[in-house]
Amino acid sequence: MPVERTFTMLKPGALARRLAGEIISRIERKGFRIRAVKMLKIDRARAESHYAEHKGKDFFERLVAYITSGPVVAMVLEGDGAIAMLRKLCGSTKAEEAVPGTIRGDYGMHTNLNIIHASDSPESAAREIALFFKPEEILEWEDGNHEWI
Ligand code: FUP
Repeated sequence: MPVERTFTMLKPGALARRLAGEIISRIERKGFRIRAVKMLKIDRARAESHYAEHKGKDFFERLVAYITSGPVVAMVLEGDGAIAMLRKLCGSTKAEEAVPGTIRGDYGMHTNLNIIHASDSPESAAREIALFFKPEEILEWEDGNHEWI
């Protein structure tokens, strides 16, 4: 598997429910390398850009309202096949299909209030990383765990 970078965001529900540490812990424990992290409040323009593919859909306004309702934690993660691997860790988009053991499956009952976003393709990952991070904010570093995870 090639080494990939992916983008993830703990949504306002994660911070409001004080689950951020627990979720980041699960991401670290799985083996992703954290290359960048920041906490911020998303404005409407950035929310519309991030979710541009959904503009016009019936859930779009509710989605933008949720994502701008409080702070988020945005991260760049790296690892072998990181994009698909993170999607697997997060679980299905639809709450009723998100299997227990996944993050969405373990922490929510409603699709529109899920607590984590993960890029779904290399193109989305590149676009989303650029939307939230400057190149110099993404750190190159080694923690020495490569042989073990
Ligand atoms: P995902 O990539 O898994 O986050 O899924 P989507 O890009 O399809 O959806 C983005 C967000 O829109 C989801 F996290 C939740 C919300 N959504 C709804 O509220 N209703 C829907 O029917 C589909 C998505």
